[in-house]
Amino acid sequence: MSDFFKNNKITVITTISIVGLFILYFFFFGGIKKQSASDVSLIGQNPQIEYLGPALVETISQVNELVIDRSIFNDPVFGALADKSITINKTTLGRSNPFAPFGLATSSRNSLPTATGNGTNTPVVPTSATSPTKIFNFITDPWAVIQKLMGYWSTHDSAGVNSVSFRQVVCTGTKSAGCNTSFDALNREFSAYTQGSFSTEWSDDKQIILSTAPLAVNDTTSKGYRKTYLYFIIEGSGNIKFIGRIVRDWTMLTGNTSLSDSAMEASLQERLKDTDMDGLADKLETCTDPQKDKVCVRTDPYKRDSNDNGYWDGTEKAMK
Ligand SMILES: [Ca+2]
Ligand SMILES: [Ca+2]
Repeated sequence: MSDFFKNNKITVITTISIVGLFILYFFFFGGIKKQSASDVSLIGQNPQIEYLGPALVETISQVNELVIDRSIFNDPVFGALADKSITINKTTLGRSNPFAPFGLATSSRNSLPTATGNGTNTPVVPTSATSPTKIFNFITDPWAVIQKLMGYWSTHDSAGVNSVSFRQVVCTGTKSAGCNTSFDALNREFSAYTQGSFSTEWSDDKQIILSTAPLAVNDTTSKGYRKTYLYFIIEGSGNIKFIGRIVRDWTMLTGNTSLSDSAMEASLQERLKDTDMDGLADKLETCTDPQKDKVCVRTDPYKRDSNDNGYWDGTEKAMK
């Protein structure tokens, strides 16, 4: 044996090496190659079976055969768990503002006043609205304030102006000339109005808003509407004071849009809409109108008095 090994030393070592290399090759490459091919094939066919196992798959496949016992929903104990602090009234599908809290629109509309006027732009008042007690003739009384104001403007009577104005002007000394120029300009502009110009009147015991019907302001490059609003505050003493006038334009460039005339009109009407009748259009309240104010404060378009201080959002806008 020892002589054989000595005589064939090289042959034996070579043979053992070749056998060893063959075993190593088979172990590292042959086995893995087979396993790899198997995995790819299984994942491609049905990954759930590979990862969840047949028993679990079978269980899952039986889920749709389950019968749910719904009798618990009729159990008085289960019914007692319902939150009855908020009553959600059944309404027609959809809400004007899907993000408004439930109940908000209802409470705000209870405060909507009667909408009276002598034009055709009288808004529709929801039937659930309650009418406040009228303590003034809301059309003639605010118009009488404007008449007085125009008289004071024409005679440059700043004390008189202040007596019927929410904002107080100081016209002494060097400011006198500037005041008189402003008074003359205002008097000229307001001479264009008559009481009948203001077809819509919204009021309660704290404020009055008069507004004109939308006036078309079409020209060669744009079309749209203009509305003039006059805002008044009613003081605790019952005096009506003029807060101010806001003239608003809602316009669209005609050359810059592919919209049809009717689509443009619909868009303009949507922008004019003032759902809660507070003298501030919905889209101005949500700061989404293309012609929104430079400083736009978001308020609730479905609640006249967003901060519950008695003054409507439009009135407060005019007071700032
Ligand atoms: Ca509004
Ligand atoms: Ca308010």
